[in-house]
Amino acid sequence: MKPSRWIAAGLVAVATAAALNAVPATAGRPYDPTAQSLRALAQRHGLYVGTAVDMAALDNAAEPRYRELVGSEFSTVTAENVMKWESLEPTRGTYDWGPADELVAFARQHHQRVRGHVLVWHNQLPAWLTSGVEDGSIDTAELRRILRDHITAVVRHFKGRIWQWDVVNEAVSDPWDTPSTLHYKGFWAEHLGPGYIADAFRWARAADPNALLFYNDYNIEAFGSGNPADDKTQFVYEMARDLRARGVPIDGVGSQGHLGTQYGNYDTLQVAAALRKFAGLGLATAFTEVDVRSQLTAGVRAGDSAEINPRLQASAANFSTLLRACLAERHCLSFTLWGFTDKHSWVPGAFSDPPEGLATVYDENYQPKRSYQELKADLIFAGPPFVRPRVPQQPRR
Ligand code: 9MR
Repeated sequence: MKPSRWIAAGLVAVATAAALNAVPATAGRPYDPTAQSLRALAQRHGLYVGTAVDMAALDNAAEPRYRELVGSEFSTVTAENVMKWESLEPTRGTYDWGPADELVAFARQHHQRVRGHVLVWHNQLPAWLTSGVEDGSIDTAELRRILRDHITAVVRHFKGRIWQWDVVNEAVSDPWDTPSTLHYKGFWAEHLGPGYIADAFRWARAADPNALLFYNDYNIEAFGSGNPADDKTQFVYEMARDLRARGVPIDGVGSQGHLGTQYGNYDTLQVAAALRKFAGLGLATAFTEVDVRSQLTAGVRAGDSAEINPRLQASAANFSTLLRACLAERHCLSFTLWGFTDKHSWVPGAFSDPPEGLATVYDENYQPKRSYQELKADLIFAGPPFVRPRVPQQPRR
């Protein structure tokens, strides 16, 4: 190597080492990582930390803490509901972009990236669509056109402003469904057949060539038996592999990460292995809807610390498992919580027998819980050689 090359290479090495070891300077005070936000701590790893946003809470002037924390703690946001079909097109042909645009503007102001959620899902569809199919006034050919037009209109509207789109959500059944052999389930598979999945990715790509296109699902945090008949992770893996092999423009797989302390769940190395296997297909990954719920036993509801503490501890361990696995895999681009305060969480509304809750990282009074501190600790204590900055994903053409 010529001397000038050696000097250049040396400078790059020094700069890299400096960047990896650098801690931001604070005037006269020692740097205190525990005083940093999740987003600041994640930035060192090139990782985006996000939350689902409830627009009613964001707009509630009586609850300023919600808005403050969305802006200060997170570097990516997801609309919890307002980008879903029933919200965007409640009446056929009439779009209401208002709340979704508001979130995108908020994100821009706060230098945040947006995960678009969701283009194709069997839930929260407008009544005009489901009843039209039911009464036969919308036939198969028209339904396919409606889906194409919806994807095109929505992706075009937000073009250039969405980092990752959840193009297809929850297309695969669960072992507790009938039949128990895993299969493509729900409204779209029933009416259009599984070919809608590839179509949806192609239509989304045509409408915004720069957004990363994700398949998103739950219970795919780790592989099980390896048999796609009963292992959902394997089923999704084979689906993604087939889509890639056919040149369908899928860029990533989103693992929702809805866990519960009453389940066995996984260890970090199992989850990291699953992320790595998806990366082996050339795909990015992300945790997209992380929360860890607990059963609210009579003891928990009565404030019995012997019942509450183990749940808080188990919850923190589960959050940590997913975050550390993500940190360890360089193609895991973002880690999004499905809400950040127990005050605004979908869990109590969805699980009542027995009641469940305690699913997020701040309590109902916006006090950070042990899980929040553990997420911080994971971000602080991770670094090279095993945790290195993210590898940006290029949209597949
Ligand atoms: O958090 C969302 C809740 O407010 C809605 O009522 C619910 C309707 O099905 O959807 C919730 O979000 C879901 C997400 O869009 C997809 N994955 C599962 C999430 C929790 O149900």
